[in-house]
Amino acid sequence: MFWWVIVVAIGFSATPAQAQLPSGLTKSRWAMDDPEYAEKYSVGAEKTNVPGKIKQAADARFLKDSSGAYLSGGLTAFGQSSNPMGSLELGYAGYGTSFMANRMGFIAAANEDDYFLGGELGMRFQTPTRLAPFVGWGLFAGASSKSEPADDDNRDNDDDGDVDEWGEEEESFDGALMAIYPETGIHFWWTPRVRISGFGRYLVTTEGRDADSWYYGMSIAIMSK
Ligand SMILES: [Ca+2]
Ligand SMILES: [Ca+2]
Repeated sequence: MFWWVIVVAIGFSATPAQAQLPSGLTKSRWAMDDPEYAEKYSVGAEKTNVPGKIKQAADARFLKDSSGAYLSGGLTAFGQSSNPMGSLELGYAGYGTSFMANRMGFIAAANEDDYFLGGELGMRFQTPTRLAPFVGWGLFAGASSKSEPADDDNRDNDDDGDVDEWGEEEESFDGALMAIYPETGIHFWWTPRVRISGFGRYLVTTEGRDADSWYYGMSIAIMSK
């Protein structure tokens, strides 16, 4: 599942316009494709001006007011199952300032036993730099499948021909599930428009503290102004 997620993420990024090496491999003025950046650094730092070179290689303040779609994939172990769930998120994110982004999206998660569908929103604070550590928070809410013991109701709940066999369960899709989470991670601007990220979240769910768990994910976003 996880590798499938990565393959989808790579496929998402590999549209012809985006299929390129990271910007600025050979020069520190990495974001000259952006008009605001290009104007600011039209005269680049002198060869001997090391702080100036570092500044122009790191500066990502031009991202203010940009927005675009993101696709994330990750793994978690929330719910009653001990099997990790693979998840996909698809949504829209925007930078209100160069250091803060909001997002909203859809999330789907599944493993062999359970599944979850819902929506999410969140906010992240980062450094306005090309390589950008961030902290943030998020919230998701939706519905999950749940299994309950059903070996004493005179029905063949799982349609296997035996009524009330030992361990019989009833599967339903009515378990409302919400989680809030703090998160931390790092962004890297592959180009002035394409952002890749890795992150970890600590999910605090309505399933009770026993179900709290870590979630690890990767994402790609394609931004424009
Ligand atoms: Ca049965
Ligand atoms: Ca039964």
